[in-house]
Amino acid sequence: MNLTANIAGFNFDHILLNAAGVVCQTSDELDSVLASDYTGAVVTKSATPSLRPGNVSPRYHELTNGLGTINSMGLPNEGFAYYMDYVTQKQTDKPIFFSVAGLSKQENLDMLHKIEESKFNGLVELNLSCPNVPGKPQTAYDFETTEEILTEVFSFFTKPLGVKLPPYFDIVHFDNIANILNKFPLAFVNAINSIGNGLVIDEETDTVVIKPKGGFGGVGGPIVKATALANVRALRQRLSPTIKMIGTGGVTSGRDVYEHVLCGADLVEVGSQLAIEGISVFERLEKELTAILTEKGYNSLDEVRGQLKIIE
Ligand code: RRO
Repeated sequence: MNLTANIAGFNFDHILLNAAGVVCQTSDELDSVLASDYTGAVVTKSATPSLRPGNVSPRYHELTNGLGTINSMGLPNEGFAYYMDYVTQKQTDKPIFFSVAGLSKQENLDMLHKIEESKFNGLVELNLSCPNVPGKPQTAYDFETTEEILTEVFSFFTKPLGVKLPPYFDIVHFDNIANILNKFPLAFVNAINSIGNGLVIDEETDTVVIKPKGGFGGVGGPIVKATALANVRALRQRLSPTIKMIGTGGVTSGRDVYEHVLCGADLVEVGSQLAIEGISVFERLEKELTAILTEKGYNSLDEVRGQLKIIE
């Protein structure tokens, strides 16, 4: 079965990888994603210029009944230099996505200048959608600022770069963000980050389940799948064909991967379910996906990509 994809000249032998933030904060975790025979790439935890411990705990919770997860990690990461060392020194055949999430435009520009000047030869994912830093809004909900940042970035940045977006919930917002993104030579767009600022309450104690921000946090897992698919589909329909799509959100089965591809995803990332199940999730998902493709008589994911049917 051909499960390959290509983004900006990089070949991916498998469609799956981790979602930024999950099993990718330390070099050992990054190594474990790369070492899987069923991943096509790895993405780093979003880096800030300096090391951050993140928010207070408890800051991550798995909902009962497997509905999903809520997190308010608050961008804990080892700092830009740590990931720069990792991504420039790692010997691997798989492409590496270097995720960055500055807390201001200037922090993003400073990190991207350093990447531009470095020998890094992978892809960069600019995270414009972290919902969990107190006092910092999700950048990509501010269309003007998003356009301003990308204008400055592409005034000097020449390496393959994509953006990680928050979920959008209105057709006019799909139109607006796509119009802006189409103005830039983006390598890819990744949809979606967690659904920001959800609230989960513990039944026994009538208490929120995470401590930061009074219990508000980013929601992932099966409960966000419909929103994730809608964002992948809506953006695929609106973005220039030169901009590839990464689908993230609600992937717990091979069928979920298949549906992301139907909506137009070139690669598919696993977040909550990777946190819950561990690295072996990639083997299970790829085998389930292959079984579906075989049963339907396909030889390649290219035959499926974007082929979602609608009711005329
Ligand atoms: O670290 C986090 O709290 C976090 C980030 Br940066 C993000 O982009 N998405 C998320 O759900 N959590």
